[in-house]
Amino acid sequence: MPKASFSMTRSRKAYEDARAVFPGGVNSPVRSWRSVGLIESGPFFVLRGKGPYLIDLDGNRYVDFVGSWGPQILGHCPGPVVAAIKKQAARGASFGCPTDLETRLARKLQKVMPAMEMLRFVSSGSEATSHAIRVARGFTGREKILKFEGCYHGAHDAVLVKAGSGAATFGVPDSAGVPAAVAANTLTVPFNDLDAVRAALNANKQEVAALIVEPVVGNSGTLIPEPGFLEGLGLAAKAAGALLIFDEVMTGFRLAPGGAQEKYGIRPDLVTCGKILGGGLPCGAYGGRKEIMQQVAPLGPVYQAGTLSGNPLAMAAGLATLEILLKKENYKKLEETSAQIEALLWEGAEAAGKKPKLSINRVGSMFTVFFRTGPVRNFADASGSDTAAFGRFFQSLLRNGVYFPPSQYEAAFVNLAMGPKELKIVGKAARAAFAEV
Ligand code: KE4
Repeated sequence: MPKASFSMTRSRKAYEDARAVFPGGVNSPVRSWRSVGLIESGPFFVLRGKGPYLIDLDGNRYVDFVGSWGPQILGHCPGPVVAAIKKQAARGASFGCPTDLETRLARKLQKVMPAMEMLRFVSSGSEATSHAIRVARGFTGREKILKFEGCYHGAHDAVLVKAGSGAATFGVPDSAGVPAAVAANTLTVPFNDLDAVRAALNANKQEVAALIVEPVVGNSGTLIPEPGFLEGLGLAAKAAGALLIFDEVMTGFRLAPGGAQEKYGIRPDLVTCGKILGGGLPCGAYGGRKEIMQQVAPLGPVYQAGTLSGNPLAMAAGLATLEILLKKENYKKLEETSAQIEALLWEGAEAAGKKPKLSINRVGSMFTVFFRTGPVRNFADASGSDTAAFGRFFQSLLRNGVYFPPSQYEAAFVNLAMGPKELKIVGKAARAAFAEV
């Protein structure tokens, strides 16, 4: 049963204040909780994080399955990361000059993602994909790109076409304000459909600069690549003279030290990273084959720049995070904890007689609960699930101390700080939530 003391009075007041200054009271749409039916009451406002928990302004504690949308894979406030940020802050937050912190983090990145023969740091995943697409266009001399319905690669025009995450949540897959001329250069096909990929490439011979894909999709909810799909993408791209971009902003360092590239044994032409890379501070990166990256200014004709690119605080946080994270035993622990959580969800659903109308897509420590009979192979399947039930599920979990992503089109994330105590909370909350949906 929900805690008797569960109240969000202080968050509600903070939300009222925030609505006066931010569109929807938030600085990123999916944080508004509109897609899980909490339009008037709004989201909680966080006071602090602590290990596997978030604590809100009213003192409510939640097992955190969002983890800042991926970055907090160690849990909140990991000691060595906090210490590294403090130490660097005392030396200076930003210089706009090179530091060897950048080179050190880049070397760590290349060790697990050898496809990134040369790379550039930026300050977000959106920047990373935006510049990777520009480099692909500059290198190939072609203008079109191919993406997958429901995949989200950041909030920039070229990819806000049939996008996922918040764009899908708000039912505006083609965002207002994206010029038709830009959208016309973005081809979209269903995930897991190689025939559609080949058909699109054939219909646009010599015109497609790159295919960009979330190798495991998180922004339609979790979608799992079917055997041969990712390999097939690489072959199709090569045959078409197009580049393959793996958008590993979410999957990088999460599915394995080397992300999906390592897990599925694929070497893309370009890779984008973000989230975990900065250990919770603003950071992204794009990189790939040296001959492609040598097109980037000041070496080549493709321009890209950024005041805070390679920011020392973000570099320090990223170095400290990867120093702890990139050990095989951590991925074993993440898999074990995630499998236990999935089992608890199935048990809760079984107890409430909800198993037949439930699908759970999970890869390692990212997963999504869909209220529909499976399989959920692509965005069309995902958008056919009972999103109202998902909203009720979210709200029940919340009242019982578990914070799931506030949208059907997001992935839930397990972190290394979760243990037996949190599993107990999740088991109890899941039983209550499935009984209520
Ligand atoms: P950012 O610009 O938000 O750092 O990264 C954009 C991005 C690029 N590629 C992938 C695969 C991503 O998942 C993202 C960002 N993810 C969303 C949530 N799924 C960020 C949360 C938000 O938009 O508030």
